[in-house]
Amino acid sequence: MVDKKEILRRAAKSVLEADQEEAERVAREAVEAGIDPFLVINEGFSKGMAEAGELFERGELYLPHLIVASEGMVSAISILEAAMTQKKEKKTGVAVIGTIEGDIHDIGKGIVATMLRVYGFEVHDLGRDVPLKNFVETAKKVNADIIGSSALMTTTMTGQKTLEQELKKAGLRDKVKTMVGGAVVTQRWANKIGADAYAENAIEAIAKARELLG
Ligand code: HCB
Repeated sequence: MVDKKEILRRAAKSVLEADQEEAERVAREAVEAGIDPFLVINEGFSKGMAEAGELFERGELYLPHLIVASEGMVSAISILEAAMTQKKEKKTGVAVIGTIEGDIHDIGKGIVATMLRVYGFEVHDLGRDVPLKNFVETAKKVNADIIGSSALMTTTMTGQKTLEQELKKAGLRDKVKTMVGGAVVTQRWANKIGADAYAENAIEAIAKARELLG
């Protein structure tokens, strides 16, 4: 029998060691064993990435390692995503999501987008390094209920504040809810810029999005 704890430990280790083959192997084994894909992402791969981030910050791990580790994580997540099933048949709402202009970090944003889809949202994922006007234009075009923006750097989180202002200018702020997230973002920041919600992780993002849309 496959040991869940062991799968989670190996998932974290594969990212930390930037071992893409092992990351994919663990993801496949988790799927075969019927382990909840979100658990493997949140308690396994994400833990490894958080640890890699700490080592990177301390100068004990370098950017090329982080790049390979990210590639492994992305490809393992795509294996897990294929095993996720839609939870709701009824449409929950329309969401526009993307990583703020100047920021190429998109792993977490991708997880949130997947979770929203699984929970019945129609998701328009704009990708990473997204110009603010694209959030506004798409929200208008698809009649969005919620915009989720992601920022992982102090230099790009200010874009979330500007986005609030741009939505107001476009007359959309009363029609669409906003949710912010990403490593450097906090509830305090969300309050300061007037965002409707802050989510620390993808599970919380779903809960907050559903709460906002009633
Ligand atoms: Co990057 N990087 N990086 N990086 N990177 C960070 C973000 C630092 C914090 C690392 C550090 O120094 N401590 C740092 C930013 C410092 C700062 O501004 N305070 C940093 C830096 C500086 C950089 C570069 C500038 C490095 C360089 O080139 N010298 C460069 C960025 C260039 C640019 O964007 N213009 C860079 C590059 C990279 C890569 C390419 C190697 C890789 C990204 C690959 C990719 O995304 N495709 C990378 C990575 C992986 C990281 C760390 C290690 C992990 C990020 C990650 O994917 N975490 C990160 C350190 C860290 O975060 N502690 C480091 C895992 C995911 C699952 O977590 O927090 O992104 P998450 O998402 C969660 C959560 O936040 C929430 O739900 C998600 C799922 O649970 N959430 C939302 C996210 N978005 C949401 C939106 C919502 O609406 C709601 C919830």
